[in-house]
Amino acid sequence: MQNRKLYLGAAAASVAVLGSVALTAPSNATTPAHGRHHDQTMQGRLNPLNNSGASGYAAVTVDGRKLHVRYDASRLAPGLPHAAHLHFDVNARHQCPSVRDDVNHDFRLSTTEGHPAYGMIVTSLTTKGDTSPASALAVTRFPTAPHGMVEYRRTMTVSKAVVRAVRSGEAVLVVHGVDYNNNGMYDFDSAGPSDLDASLPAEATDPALCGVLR
Ligand SMILES: [Cu+2]
Repeated sequence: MQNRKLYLGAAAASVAVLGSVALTAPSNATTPAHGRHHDQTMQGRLNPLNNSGASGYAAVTVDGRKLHVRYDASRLAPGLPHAAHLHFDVNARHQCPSVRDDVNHDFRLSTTEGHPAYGMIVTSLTTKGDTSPASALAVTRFPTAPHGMVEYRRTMTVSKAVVRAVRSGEAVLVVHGVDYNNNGMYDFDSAGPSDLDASLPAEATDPALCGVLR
């Protein structure tokens, strides 16, 4: 046992706790007892794209390499899978796209047309399993928005690059899936094939909600 004198003007119970912290910490430590991880929560309102009529709110808490992701959305196309991702690129504008990003003037913003604004997919907000960009269109592992509502909660481990992107306030959360002709399914009638995967309708992948996490 170290014969180390600690000045502690606290109650006896706290003395024991603080004492053990002080004895295990390096002698030159200036870190507070709360630990070295500084949790940081980034958040943003989710605004509609493509006249989806949806709305929502997102918050991501960074805890080391872990992200605690939550978003609530309403008035999404009900009963259909909604792919959702964190997007980022160092060269992106770190914004949600506007009508000026509709480069082919078809009055829709495709996912690709949004890339200059929000960047590429860096994390897939699936309900289970893999969360990498490889699961970007894993349609069976995304929320299906019963009654148009999604309450997403998941903790995932990500790369340091993704942690940096989120901490910098430059990551953008995008929820996809717009039923343009309101027929209760994603089909090719209103908008043709997806720019991401021609075997999928554009309705399944066009962005419906977007929010920058600041
Ligand atoms: Cu996305």
